[in-house]
Amino acid sequence: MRTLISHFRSAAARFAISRAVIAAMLIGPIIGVMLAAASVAAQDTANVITIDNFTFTPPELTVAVGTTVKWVNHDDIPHLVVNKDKAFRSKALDTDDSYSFTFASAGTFDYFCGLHPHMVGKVIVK
Ligand SMILES: [Cu+2]
Repeated sequence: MRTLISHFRSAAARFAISRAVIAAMLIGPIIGVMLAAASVAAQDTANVITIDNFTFTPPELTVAVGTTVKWVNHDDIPHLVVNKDKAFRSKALDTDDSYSFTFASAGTFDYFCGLHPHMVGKVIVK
């Protein structure tokens, strides 16, 4: 009977250890995913232009050639992003819609809202 109990105890100990190993195996990748998500989020905010209260923020953004810039409309009315020289033009962006454009060449890209032309911004690509 005593051997049966000790056998049971060692089995319980092995189970506890294997649970710790499994937990460690699970936590490792989760932390990795969280770090990756954090770095993606940091990259995202770096090249995002928000539209709030009829204003592009930042009004002027400087990026490297090859950068994708994303506009996000936070207003509860639609806005468009239209380049003065027709390099890019979004569809009407409803609330929380976004538009992305990748700048393949250097230059200064003035843009405005197709519905509210007094809303202007500028992307400088170097
Ligand atoms: Cu607008």
